[in-house]
Amino acid sequence: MAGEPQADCLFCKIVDGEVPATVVRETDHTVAFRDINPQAPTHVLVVPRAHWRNAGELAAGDPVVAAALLADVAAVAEAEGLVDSGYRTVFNTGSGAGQTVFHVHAHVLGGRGLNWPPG
Ligand code: DGP
Repeated sequence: MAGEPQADCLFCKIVDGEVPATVVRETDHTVAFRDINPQAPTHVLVVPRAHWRNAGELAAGDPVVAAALLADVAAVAEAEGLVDSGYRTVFNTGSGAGQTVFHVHAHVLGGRGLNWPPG
């Protein structure tokens, strides 16, 4: 069921502490941790504690947590010193767009120049 933990979900396991990760921020609603395969000097993933497949399902199912997640993206960017230089927030949605973990996560990327359009 949407919002419920999924036994086979990697990010549910990170939220539960079952799989280790370098956590940089935790709130009642979210956990932020460093990406295992960073694409920039700073690459943090911000996830809701509850399991939702993608950003659209989260926003429709729990808009309060969706808003909290966006606020946490900003808090992570501030804590990582990315505000002045700029940073990028990415939600890959669907395998065709590169989503590989189907527990919604915001990528927070910064610390280098970021080209547009993305690949
Ligand atoms: P996406 O491709 O948008 O679904 O992003 C998934 C990200 O998750 C990808 O950038 C790599 C990261 N990732 C995959 N496995 C692990 C893991 O075990 N630990 C951490 N910290 N990140 C992971």
